[in-house]
Amino acid sequence: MSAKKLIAANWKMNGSRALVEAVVQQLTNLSPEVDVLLCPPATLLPLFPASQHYALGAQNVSEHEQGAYTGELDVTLITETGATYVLVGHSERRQYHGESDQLICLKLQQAVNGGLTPVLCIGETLTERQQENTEQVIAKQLAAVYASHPELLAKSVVAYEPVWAIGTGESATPEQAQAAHAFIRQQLAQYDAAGAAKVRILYGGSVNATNCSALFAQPDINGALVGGASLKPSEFMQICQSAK
Ligand code: G2H
Repeated sequence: MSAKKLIAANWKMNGSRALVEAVVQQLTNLSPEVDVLLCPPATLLPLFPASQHYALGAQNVSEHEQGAYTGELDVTLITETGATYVLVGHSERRQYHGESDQLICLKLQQAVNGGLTPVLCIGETLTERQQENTEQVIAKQLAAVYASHPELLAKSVVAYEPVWAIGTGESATPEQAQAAHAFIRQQLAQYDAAGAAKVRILYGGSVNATNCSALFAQPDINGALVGGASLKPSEFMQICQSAK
């Protein structure tokens, strides 16, 4: 895998012109030893100046190409904003917008075919973890994409985001996260062994400036997908610096 960690910010449905300016200002001091990805709402993407300090990503992509799909954004529209990445299958899309594994597979194909790097988000709910189904759930979410399209793995980033840790302030422990990441890499190896060894697997779920270092010390954690803490420019900068 890339020696560099990838720290991705998922602003969700938050942000403003002022936040764009504040984050851009913070990141001008960023060390080149870490890769940073910013995923604000799509309307804010064109406000970011091109920079070697960060890449830009959308939070969702249509499974269709341009046409009569009111309210949707296709790969071409996203690319024209300057974005080169897109989040696919975030648990909030799965939960509130009914995105199925099959739809997520189509979106991921569309992203890769259009030249965007997808960040595939997977993870179990609290009930699934309590019922000891974590591995089964993760394996199914991965299989839905890579069993039929193993060639997509080399072009993907994967984010493990246990649903019970998202926005709750309760992060997975470094040991819990490492166990899940090792399992993910092992599962992916059956589809593309070389791709599985190289793919960056990010941890997401209440990452902050306090817990990030212990997470980044784990061998299979190659970065983070940061929600709430990415809305605080100085804290996000601290997380990025911890990933060196
Ligand atoms: C998980 C994460 C970012 P938060 O959704 O994708 O959000 O860091 O607020 O838990």
